[in-house]
Amino acid sequence: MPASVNRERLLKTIDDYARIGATDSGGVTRLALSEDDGRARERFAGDVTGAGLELSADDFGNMVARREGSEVLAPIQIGSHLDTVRRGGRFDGALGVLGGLEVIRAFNDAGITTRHPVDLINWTNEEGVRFEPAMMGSGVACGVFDREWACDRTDLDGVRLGDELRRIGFQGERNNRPPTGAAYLELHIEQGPVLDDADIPVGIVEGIVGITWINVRILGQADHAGPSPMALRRDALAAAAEIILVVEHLASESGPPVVGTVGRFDLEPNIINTIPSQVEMSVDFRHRDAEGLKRLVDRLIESADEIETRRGVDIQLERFWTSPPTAFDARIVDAVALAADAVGAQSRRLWSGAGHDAKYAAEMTPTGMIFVRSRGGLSHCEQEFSESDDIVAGVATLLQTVFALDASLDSIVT
Ligand code: HGY
Ligand code: MN
Ligand code: MN
Repeated sequence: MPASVNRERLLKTIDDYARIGATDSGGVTRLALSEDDGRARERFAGDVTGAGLELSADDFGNMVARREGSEVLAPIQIGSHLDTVRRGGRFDGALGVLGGLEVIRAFNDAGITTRHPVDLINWTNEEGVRFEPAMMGSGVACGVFDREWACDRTDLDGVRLGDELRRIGFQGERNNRPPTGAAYLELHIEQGPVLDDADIPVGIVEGIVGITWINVRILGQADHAGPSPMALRRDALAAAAEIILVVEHLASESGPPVVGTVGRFDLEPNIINTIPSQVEMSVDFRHRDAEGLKRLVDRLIESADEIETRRGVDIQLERFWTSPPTAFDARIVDAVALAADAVGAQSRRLWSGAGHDAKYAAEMTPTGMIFVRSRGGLSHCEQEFSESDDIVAGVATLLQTVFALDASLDSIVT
């Protein structure tokens, strides 16, 4: 392999981006289309043009930086995201974008011109935290989400996604949307304990579990906390507490890797001497099997009906997003495994419990992912951490995979 990862440059670049939206406890908050996301995008634009790439933005703000190849072929795409969750870590998403930038820089250093063009993509709003649901940029690009519907999504302050996209200056043209590629690769931290428990630095990702997000609204009756007899109350928060324990029970009794989480929660009027009248909260279920995911939702609906009747509250469930389980293209998965071996990175195969843009990229392009070990399996928190050696091993695997696919892959699309 005539090109190699420049460890110092890679780690410095990751550090530089971690300063954009840095929190006071070593984490990062760069919510989609916020000022800080805009600053990271500006930085990325400077870095990719500085590396000689041709940058464009599509009509949903997805940024595509093109390194021309020697032949007219579909591009090999490397992508991930620069937006983060609130008080998240410096590696979730950024590792894939900046690892891809390092691959480009390594090819430049070595004077290598690949046969295929290489596209480096920063997808808009992967996290789905400020604007739900997740993976919206890749979802719009592959046609799963209608662009207008996505632009009309609002944050908790009622701000429209489409207005923010224009405000930060990254609304481009529809014909700049990433095309069907010859291959799509995403380097990402595992965000779970599998590699850390096995003491293995690199993961060969075989697929992504199914995900479904549900919005739950519970309407009860506000009343005085003093004179109101317990038997007459229609307490929205007490009903929510039962629902939360049902979510936990349904996921726990199904066993790993099934999970269920109530992450977002809002309470009205949220004052000490009034019985809660309204709760709005989220449910996130994940399952390797689409039928299993549906069973979880069906059981939740049954329980909600029973709680609603018994407590005299109104419970509204809106299942607003489902991402079916996705197995990656075996040819790409095998190419990643061979590359890890070729660079001497110890690896094992696994599925991803986290969602990634690779899921929607896989709708259009033969796709694979590379994982880097997460210390303690932690992510979506300021303690998120990966060792430098593991990061370099992950990027070296990415570099080798691109190099090998470029030589071996007869593009299916020109
Ligand atoms: O929700 C997820 O799995 C991803 O981090 N957006
Ligand atoms: Mn991510
Ligand atoms: Mn994430």
